Amino acid sequence: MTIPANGYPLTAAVSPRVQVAEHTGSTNADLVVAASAEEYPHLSVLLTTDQRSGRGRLDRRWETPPGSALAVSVLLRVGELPLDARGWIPLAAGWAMTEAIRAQLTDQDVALKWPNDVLVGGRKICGILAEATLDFAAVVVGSGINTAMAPEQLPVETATSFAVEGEVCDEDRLMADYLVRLDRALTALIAAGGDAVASGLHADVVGVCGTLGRAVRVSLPDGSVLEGTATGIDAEGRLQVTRAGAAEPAAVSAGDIVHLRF
Ligand code: BT5
Repeated sequence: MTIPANGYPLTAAVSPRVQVAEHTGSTNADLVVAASAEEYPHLSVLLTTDQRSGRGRLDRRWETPPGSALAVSVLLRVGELPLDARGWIPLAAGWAMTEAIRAQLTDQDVALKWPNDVLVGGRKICGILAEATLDFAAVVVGSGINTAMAPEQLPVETATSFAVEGEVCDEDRLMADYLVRLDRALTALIAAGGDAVASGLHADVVGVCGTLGRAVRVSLPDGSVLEGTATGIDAEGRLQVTRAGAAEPAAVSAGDIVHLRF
């Protein structure tokens, strides 16, 4: 079920279509299916504060008790973006969300954990999942932001929320700030022919990325583990990890990162 978007005027000023579900299983799953059947414009938004079967990456679960978090999925029509630059979409979303959260948590240490978790004081306040629509014509980027989540509601020890940080999240402002930045970053990336260094996105992501300079352990998709220091992000958006004693970094395009020291 959807209800009017009049509770989110700033978001509605940025997005051509804002749908609010009272509750749903997964806003990403819903928007992936809906946008494949119907013409949803670029920057369409589906959101809820009661998501009951939230999806994480690799079939993991995103857990948020009703009313404790915002789940927001955005439809991106980025057909003009070269295929080999699509890996920058989740990074752009992570950067945009980091900046949007920073605008409200001004006294805290808010940083991006590569590729797209937002951490506050090293604990996760937001996770992001990008998925293609069924016809591969568009991308759905879903963000889960822990807003009113009380300490006893945190699903894992490594999580935090606006409430735990002692703040009330202005959800409408958060989404509007996020959408404006995300759209601007992707528009610039398309204008630069997919070159993230030329568009400035590479520098933006590097500027907020708290993973850089840290000792990290990376669990790679093939089951192997890589340990080293995160030394950079390359022009393709891959994390560069340099093993102790190695001259050249290894480039990681997908994997789970653990920050080993804070
Ligand atoms: C993510 O996966 O962080 C992506 C989460 C995306 C959620 C949004 S909500 C809107 C849209 N609709 C959906 O169905 N999904 C998207 P990943 O990096 O795999 O992290 C998942 C892991 O984070 C879990 O295995 C837990 O360890 C932890 N986790 C689960 N719920 C959490 C929460 N609320 N806050 C912090 N950490 C959490």
